[in-house]
Amino acid sequence: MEYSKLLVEKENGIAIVKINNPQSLNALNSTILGELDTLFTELENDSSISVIILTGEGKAFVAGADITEMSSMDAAEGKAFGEKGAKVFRKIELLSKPVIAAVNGYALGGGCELAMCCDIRIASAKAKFGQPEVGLGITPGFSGTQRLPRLVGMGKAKELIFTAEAINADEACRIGLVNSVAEPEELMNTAVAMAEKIAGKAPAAVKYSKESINRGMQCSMDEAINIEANLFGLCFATEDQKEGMKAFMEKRKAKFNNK
Ligand code: CO8
Repeated sequence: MEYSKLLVEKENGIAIVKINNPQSLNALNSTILGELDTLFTELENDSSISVIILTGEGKAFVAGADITEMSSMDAAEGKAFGEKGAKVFRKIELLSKPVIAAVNGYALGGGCELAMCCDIRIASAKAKFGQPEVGLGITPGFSGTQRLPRLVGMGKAKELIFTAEAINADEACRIGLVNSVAEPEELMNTAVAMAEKIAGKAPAAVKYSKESINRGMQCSMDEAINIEANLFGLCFATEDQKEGMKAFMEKRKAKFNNK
């Protein structure tokens, strides 16, 4: 499928998705949200792809939801727009494959929320993060009020959301909003190196690990332990488990499915 605002490169099991609307700092409008929705369904079903990297073209990752598009919305339209974004972001979060955000620049509002629905965030030293919405008269509407406190704790999330202040990459790393910071020219190499490391592991084991963490973090410890036990058991029905353990005993590198 052709995308007007997304660039997609696929190589060695890794898809690099670049949001490509730099003249408005990759602001998320209905078109881009629709394209992300379609593309992530395509990537879910593409068995040649095991890891996805999401980044932005130009000086922004995403500078938020499109303020021009939102400016004339009424309450019902605002709710529908928020739900549209939240649905796409949840799809990314629940994808059976890891998604790494390579945050190249501004990640504000909907951009910070998009980074947060990814599994892992690597930031360029130039990146800026923030939830400026209350300065525009709205709340974070693409699940930022939910994911930010889960990532950085309630107190820090409330400070960032209530003050609408942006923070730099080092501070984002210090509070646990991003995993690591890379020099701008090293950002994509760092993200690809991590993606390659993941792509070299057993795909089903990575998929079940993601599912176990995502589902387990939303329920009681006892339920979570059951979820983990079931997914752990499913691994033993895969060829990769046989191959992974056999390779260890034969002192050689494992050759997993799709490799
Ligand atoms: N929406 C629309 N256009 C934007 C946006 C945006 N979020 N951000 C930047 N642009 C446009 C600018 O209007 C400008 O367009 P033009 O050249 O036609 O004037 C172009 O991008 C370049 O931007 P600037 O000239 O402003 O670039 P600077 O380098 O001077 O500044 C900033 C960069 C600081 C990032 C600045 O552009 C800025 O503050 N942008 C807005 C950031 C923001 O407030 N984001 C949050 C938006 S609200 C949101 O994301 C809510 C999510 C939940 C939605 C729920 C729906 C109900």
